[in-house]
Amino acid sequence: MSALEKENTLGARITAEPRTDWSRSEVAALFELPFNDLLYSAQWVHRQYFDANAVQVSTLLSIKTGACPEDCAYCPQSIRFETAIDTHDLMPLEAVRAAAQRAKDAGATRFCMGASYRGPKDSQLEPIVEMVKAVKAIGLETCATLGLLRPGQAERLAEAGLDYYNHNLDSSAEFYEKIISTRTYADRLETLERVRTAGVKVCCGGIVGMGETRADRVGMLHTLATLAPQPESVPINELVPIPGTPLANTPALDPFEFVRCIAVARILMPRSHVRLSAGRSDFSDELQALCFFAGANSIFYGEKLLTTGNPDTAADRRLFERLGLVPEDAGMDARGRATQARAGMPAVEQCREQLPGAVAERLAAS
Ligand code: SAM
Ligand code: DTB
Ligand code: SF4
Repeated sequence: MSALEKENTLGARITAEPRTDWSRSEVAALFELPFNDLLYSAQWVHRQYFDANAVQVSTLLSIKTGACPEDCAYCPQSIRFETAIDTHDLMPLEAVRAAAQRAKDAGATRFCMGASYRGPKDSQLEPIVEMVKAVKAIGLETCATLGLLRPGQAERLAEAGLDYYNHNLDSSAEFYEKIISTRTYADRLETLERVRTAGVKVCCGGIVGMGETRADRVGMLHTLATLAPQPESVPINELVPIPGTPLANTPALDPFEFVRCIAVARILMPRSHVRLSAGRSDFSDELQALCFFAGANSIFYGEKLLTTGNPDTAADRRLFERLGLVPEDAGMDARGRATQARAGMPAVEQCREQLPGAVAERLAAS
């Protein structure tokens, strides 16, 4: 056992290397920690692998919007709900290329293309394959979120140069059934497996604030953390309640509970990027700062998510400036980033020394 591990013989064992053997009770114990202990532990873990002041910046584009046959209760794009969105068919290649170029010029390093499919047919995938090639050629990392993938489709996307595929688990297996009836949790896991096998990096997270319990949030993060290997990118979305959807009137989650979700995700998945995703428009700068402190190190940047708003880019630039955050360079691995420690940042070794016994004792006691 390394000195680091010994130091952290906790009710929930925090180690330098990612673990995929977390138990649900360990995850629940992390959630129960006093807020300051949780954030301190998360920040400590964060600094093992990342420059704590660097944030990965992705831009989203909805390349096909609305008229989706699925019944995801949170989603304005389902054909089953009456929502005020502008639907459109698959965008032309040139329009996607131009949007990607604008995103790059504005400072994004990754471009995520979202489409309102249950899953594309092979014939529907081909134009998207061309989009992936075009975006890649601009010099951006590429990500797509197209729903369930059939055999061979992840390979087609991989050949085109797709870096990431986003497919969320959305919630715990138990709560999922209350939110979506048209596809199963197992379907989702199968798509994630196809993505992984094709050699495309996995972007997988979920939504909180849909009326689920703390136990469901524990379950979702536990499932994510026990995927082996863990997803490289973990978007944590706060529900954007959209008029016309069944979840339109869901009461908002306690903001501190959202921060706890980020912190627990950071501790469970030390090498993954944790993305502060949907919901940011309603967050104060102070709440976002807490999320970054808790270990969030990725955002969607650009005025629109898929159909809803996102903070404007000037506000995000100003926030970065006020917090001394810098956009992360693309293409460097997590260890490379950690060694990029900037002047003034406490050395990782120093942080290790400082992980207090008190945190360990409280965890062990809970
Ligand atoms: N149709 C594809 C699918 O479902 O996988 C891709 C697009 S879908 C809109 C991508 C993800 O956006 C969903 O899995 C969900 O996590 C998130 N999302 C959709 N509507 C949302 C909302 N109202 N609030 C927060 N997240 C939302
Ligand atoms: C993810 O986890 N969040 C993004 C992206 N992956 C595709 C989508 C958020 C959508 C929010 C609601 C909307 O704009 O329609
Ligand atoms: Fe369709 Fe995706 Fe929305 Fe579900 S989340 S309704 S699959 S677009």
